[in-house]
Amino acid sequence: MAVQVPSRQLFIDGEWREPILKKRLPIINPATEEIIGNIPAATAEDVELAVAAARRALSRNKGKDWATAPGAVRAKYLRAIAAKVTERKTELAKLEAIDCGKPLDEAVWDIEDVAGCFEYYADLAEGLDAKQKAPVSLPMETFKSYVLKEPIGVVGLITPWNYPLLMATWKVAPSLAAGCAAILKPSELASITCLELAEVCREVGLPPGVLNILTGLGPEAGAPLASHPDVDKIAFTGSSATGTKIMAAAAQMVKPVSLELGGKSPIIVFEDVDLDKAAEWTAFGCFWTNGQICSATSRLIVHENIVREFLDRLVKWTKNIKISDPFEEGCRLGPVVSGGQYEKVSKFISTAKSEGATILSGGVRPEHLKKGFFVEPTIITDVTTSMQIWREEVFGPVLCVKTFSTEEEALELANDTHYGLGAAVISNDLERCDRVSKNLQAGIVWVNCSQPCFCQAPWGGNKRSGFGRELGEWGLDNYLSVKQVTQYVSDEPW
Ligand code: TXE
Repeated sequence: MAVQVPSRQLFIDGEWREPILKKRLPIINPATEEIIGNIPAATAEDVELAVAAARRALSRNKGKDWATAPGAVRAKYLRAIAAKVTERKTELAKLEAIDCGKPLDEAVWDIEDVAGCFEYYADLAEGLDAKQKAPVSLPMETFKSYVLKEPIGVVGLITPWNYPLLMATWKVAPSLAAGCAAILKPSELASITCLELAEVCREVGLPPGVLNILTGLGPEAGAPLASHPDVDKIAFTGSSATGTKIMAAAAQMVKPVSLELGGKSPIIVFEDVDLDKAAEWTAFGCFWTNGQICSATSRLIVHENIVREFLDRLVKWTKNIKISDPFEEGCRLGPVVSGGQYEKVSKFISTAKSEGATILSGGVRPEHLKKGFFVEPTIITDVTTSMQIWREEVFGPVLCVKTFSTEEEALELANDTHYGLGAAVISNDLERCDRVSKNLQAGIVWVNCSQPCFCQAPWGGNKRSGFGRELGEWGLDNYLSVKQVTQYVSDEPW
């Protein structure tokens, strides 16, 4: 299907600007390996301009700037963005699909979620004013105290390629709702829709500098943003390795960060389940978006009494997944995002084999697809807890399997990871589900499902999966600082 990729520049201070060094990067369609366009590549010089523009947006017309405008004013812009995104839904979904390889249907759902998230934070922006001056109860009457919630200031938002526009929205919508001015740095592997967000902001007349969008490479555009002294906070989603660098850079200036990093999330399947339903959720939880989800439940921990039959059904499910170009009717699995990611996933599979694991299903490129970065959904058994495939994030359609006999053993296996993002438990015994949920070391637990996500509920991880919570009210709090105002109460005049 022909998709016209617009040629864009960087978005700084409400205008398109050519990168100062005039560099551009190719866009590669992962389904065909063809170059389909290019994006501007920002460097430190462009970051300077964007940070200055964001700062101006917060100090323009004292009293009338973005930060101090009533929440209802900011909400109006967020709703206008949501409406434009909805208007351009099909086109944006096609651009997303061709850029990162996700099936077109899924890309449409992502864009709907983008619009929903802007709407949601518009509501929260409106509600923010009424929450100001919340009184604090003090133990003595000679003092009274209240709390102001104020925007943190200029924020740097660095995002990944698996849900390009949606992950950007999870940061842009709450930061703008809070009254911050932002600089968004999307992933160089999938930036097209984020540049289209810039066009949407231009069309709705978002005040200049409130949102700046800099595409480009991590070390060239992301690093100078993370270490910029005039950026007040960094919110990051991506790999643990890059998250560590960002945290180290921010530490030099005691700059707050929120980090949403990788995962190796477990799914525990007890023996009292409907095998077909459990197999469907297990396949969905790991192979959805090609396993390129930070919370993919990629470690299956299944009761030993049902393992044989369960794996039979699971293999059957995965064989029914249609792997094709994202634009083909009925496509459920597209290519992984890039040649680099394809190599990485293939290496994980070959290392698992060489360490003694068994590739039960998949593990190779589908025969009918000669071009593109396609990997079959892969199920790996005979895994030990010391194997790389059990311990490290693959970020590809690869599920590894272990069995258990008792609930304690299942929990021990599930928590046997440095990560702590998601976890799922499947059982008919809801009391057991509650108990297990409480004992799982993860920021998100799914019961009798895996991966559903709502912008009202908190999202984020524990352990090396990062800290801070996105979405819901927690997502707004990420971009607000809390100020205590305490007054000495006296009848004496001052
Ligand atoms: O991630 P990076 P990559 C994991 C996943 C994947 C691996 C590598 O395992 O295979 O990471 O993917 C920017 N300073 N996840 O290389 O590097 C970069 O330009 C500042 C998990 O794409 O973390 C991009 O915008 N920024 C994950 C963003 O960081 C830098 C989603 C993420 O890229 C930078 C994606 C630097 N020094 C990958 N270097 C999840 N948790 O969802 C890079 N960047």
